[in-house]
Amino acid sequence: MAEQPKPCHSIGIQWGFFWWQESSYGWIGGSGVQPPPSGETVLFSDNFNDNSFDTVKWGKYEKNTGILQEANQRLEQANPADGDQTMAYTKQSYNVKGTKGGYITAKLVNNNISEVGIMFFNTLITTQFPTADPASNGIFLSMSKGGGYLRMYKRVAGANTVLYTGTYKASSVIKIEISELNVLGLYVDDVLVFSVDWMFAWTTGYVYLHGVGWTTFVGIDYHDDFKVANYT
Ligand SMILES: [Ca+2]
Ligand SMILES: [Ca+2]
Repeated sequence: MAEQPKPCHSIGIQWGFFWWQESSYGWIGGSGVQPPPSGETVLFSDNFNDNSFDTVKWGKYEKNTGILQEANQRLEQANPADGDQTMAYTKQSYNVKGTKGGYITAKLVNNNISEVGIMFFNTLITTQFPTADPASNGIFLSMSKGGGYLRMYKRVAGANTVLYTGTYKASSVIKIEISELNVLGLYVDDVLVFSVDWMFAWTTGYVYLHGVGWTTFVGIDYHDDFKVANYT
């Protein structure tokens, strides 16, 4: 049985006589402890609603017969054949942690192809998935119909470690959070499902939204409602 996730903002106040109610976002405590975040600054968001892929902010990678496009008010990952891959990557890097923590979020729909997911890597890799680079460093998430799971990994100098394995969902809103105290959190449909008191020394990186066709898991799925934000 996995350890129960702990609210990401609780770390660092465990030494004090304070507690934090995640459910209500209430704050109960004394002076000298910073309250949880109250607002946010959006660094980059895209609802993909105008059916025109924003090439100023995004680049794309398409392998074999994969086609990435903004259509039907969403970012479509068309991977019609085994071995196809598609990926959108941010052309700028973003400091997700900021000064008070922050997050990356997107809606993932995975009814057909093998997997869709979110990656956050400290380097910009445009000619292959960053998970294929033998020396890359990052966090990546796979919602996998092909594998029947949701997984979050860390990749350190090209070596993957599974941080979390959970339940496959055909449609979900995923949020990857980095708290101001470097706690890494994973939310599925606004529920915290995993957290770990670990993050890379870096918190500024590029975000990738990817899709994979594998064996019979082929077709079109999509991402939507992408956002990178810092808490204020
Ligand atoms: Ca657009
Ligand atoms: Ca949309």
